[in-house]
Amino acid sequence: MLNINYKITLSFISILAGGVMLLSSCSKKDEQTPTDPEATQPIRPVTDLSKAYVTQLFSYNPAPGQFINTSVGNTEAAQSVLNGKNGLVSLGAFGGSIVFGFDHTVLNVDGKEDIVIYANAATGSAEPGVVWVMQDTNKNGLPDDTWFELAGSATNAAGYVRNYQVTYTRPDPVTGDVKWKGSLKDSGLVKTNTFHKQPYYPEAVTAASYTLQGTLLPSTNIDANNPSFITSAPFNFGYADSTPGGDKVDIGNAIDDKGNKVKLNGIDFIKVQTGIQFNLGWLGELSTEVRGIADISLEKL
Ligand SMILES: [Ca+2]
Ligand SMILES: [Ca+2]
Ligand SMILES: [Ca+2]
Ligand SMILES: [Ca+2]
Repeated sequence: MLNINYKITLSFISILAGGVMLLSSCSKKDEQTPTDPEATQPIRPVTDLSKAYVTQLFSYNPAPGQFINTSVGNTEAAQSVLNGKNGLVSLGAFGGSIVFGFDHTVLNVDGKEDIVIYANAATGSAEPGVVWVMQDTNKNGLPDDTWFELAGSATNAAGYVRNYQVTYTRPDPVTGDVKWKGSLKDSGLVKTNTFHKQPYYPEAVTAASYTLQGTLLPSTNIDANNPSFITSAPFNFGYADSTPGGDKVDIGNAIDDKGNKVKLNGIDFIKVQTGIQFNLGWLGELSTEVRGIADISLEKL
């Protein structure tokens, strides 16, 4: 008995040794291969352990809104989006944003959408969020590199403005309407409603005013002809919180800050930003929500 066990153990060790030899011969071969520029991407390859959904929250920087400082507009809400598609966070009015990371580099599959963003859009209630992506170019695991907007069907349409800025001022009393001033010399109010009585100005913002910047999308799909029920139709493609069931976006649509196309082999970080400044009457301000974000190639439905 003992003898048989001994033999099995010995042959197991020799299999292991063979494996180690195979590995070492592989790495020797790799050392001899000249550096292939394509091999530098993706930065973090997909493994058997890679997760489909975003795994890291880097920042939550909301604009004022009716859900801010509630259970769907605080840090816990932002974290609820991680690792699945049943969380819920509101980004508030124009410019509110959230930044997540994947545990691997999401590859840009040619000619196909790569990422799906789940939100809470119903028919006639699109609240388009602009989607941005980033590669971890300096490989430090942090989103401190360059953001690229994913162009959608509203890019360059009348009313589309890159680098639009809005400054929000804390009201006095703090539960009042929130004044905003835009960089197009425009201004308005994030109006309070009777359904949500808490302060709309983010409690995490200690300054008396703060400025958010992003891409402004046209308000042309909003129908305010019936003031008692304002509807918002989705754009054809490219924006979060627009389509019931989720919105798919293509890394192949990345553009730089001048609007030029950029070829990205893959991305590590994603940002969603409320794209429209609009008061929807009793429905409150237009504010993008997010429930979950996934790498389509890894998602098992
Ligand atoms: Ca693609
Ligand atoms: Ca980085
Ligand atoms: Ca909303
Ligand atoms: Ca929504």
